[in-house]
Amino acid sequence: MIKRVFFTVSSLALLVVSSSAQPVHYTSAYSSMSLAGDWTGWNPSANNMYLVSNGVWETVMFLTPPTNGFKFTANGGWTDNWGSSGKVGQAPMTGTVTKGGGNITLTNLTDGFYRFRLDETANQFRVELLGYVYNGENGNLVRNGGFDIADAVNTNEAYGWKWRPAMAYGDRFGNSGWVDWRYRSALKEMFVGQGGGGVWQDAPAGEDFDYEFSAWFWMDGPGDFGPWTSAVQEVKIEFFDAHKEVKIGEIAAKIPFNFDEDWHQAIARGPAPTNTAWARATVNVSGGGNRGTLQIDDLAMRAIPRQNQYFEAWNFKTTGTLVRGGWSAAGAAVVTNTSLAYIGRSLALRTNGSIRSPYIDAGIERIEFRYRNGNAASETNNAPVDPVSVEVRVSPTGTGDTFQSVATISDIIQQSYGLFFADAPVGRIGTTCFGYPCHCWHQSFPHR
Ligand SMILES: [Ca+2]
Repeated sequence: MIKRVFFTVSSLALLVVSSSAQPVHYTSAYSSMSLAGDWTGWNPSANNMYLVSNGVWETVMFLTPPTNGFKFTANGGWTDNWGSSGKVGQAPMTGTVTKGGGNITLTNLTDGFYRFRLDETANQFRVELLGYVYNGENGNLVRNGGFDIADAVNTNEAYGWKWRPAMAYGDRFGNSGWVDWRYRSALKEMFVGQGGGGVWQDAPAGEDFDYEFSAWFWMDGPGDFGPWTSAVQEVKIEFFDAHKEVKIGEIAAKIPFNFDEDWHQAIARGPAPTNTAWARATVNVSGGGNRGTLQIDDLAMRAIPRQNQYFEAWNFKTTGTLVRGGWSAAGAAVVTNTSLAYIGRSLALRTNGSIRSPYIDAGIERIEFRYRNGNAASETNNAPVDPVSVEVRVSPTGTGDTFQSVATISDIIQQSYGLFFADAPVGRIGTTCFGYPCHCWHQSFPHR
């Protein structure tokens, strides 16, 4: 049942928070931080970075140019800036920065999402490629997931699935091979036989995403060749740090036994842990029996973004309906005074104003945001006069205004930020603020 509570005026600030569920307030010696470079017009006041821990700033940008220089600048100007004279390289790239140091140059960029991190205390920076899309593969991070393309050098192997020094991101292992017995997608598949084996491939990854790895399997039933047996057969995603030195997490799912001699899909899905820079998609089989084989085809791994909004990119202040990145806000204004925000900027909503996420096909696992009762729509921070309330809603179909209430936060009066989080049914987020004014910060996690 939807409980609607009407107040006079509302102001709701919506901002992206870190993935932590704890209400935390990070500190810095600086009021704001910017990544200034060729792709931002060297704007020192873009204020495009946000605190992820005390003194550590991050931003994620989609870059396309082949070569770029950049520096970090604080407080909207060049007085405090960091660089590293003569530093040139590709992502992943780490190093030491110095105050007033020269430009850092990224070379040989692949189109994609890059995360930049500055640790103002340790004077360290990091750039990493989070993910990108291969042409024609609809976001699939696995190259040649259907095994249908031959390697250009060794035509007895599938492209992407046998280690060579120039492409050290994938391999097959154990008793496995490239065959054309009963492919699901033309004209080839991979098999694993007696003793076991499998395939793996790496892709750039980032901690801001969930990952899903799926693969199709066909196994010999009782008959001329089978039944196929094994001790372990699984699909899994292993997460690694920027240098692939530390495995920092794993998500695995068993491959069920099906002896109807048809193709079946197995899926592993979950969130990337903190500091993830690579995701390794693996089909792993051990203890394979001496009858029949397990056959593999059509592998896909995709990055699923968490639907976050920090509002720092909503760099305008206006009223009416605002739309950005699939999100929409009605009766809203972007508050550019960052001191009023939890992180970055905030979104203020007036009476019956609302903020809505895009429809999330995979469903929503969790809704999380920060909220406060500030003051008038003006960018001041006077004590609130009247309590406000916020109703959190979802739309199961993502169409129209058929929202269902998840929760109502009533009698919000405090100026300090509170944290709301709740498990959510499938749908699209909708938050309406009733009262005057309140500030909220949103984050949701896709269902997994
Ligand atoms: Ca195939």
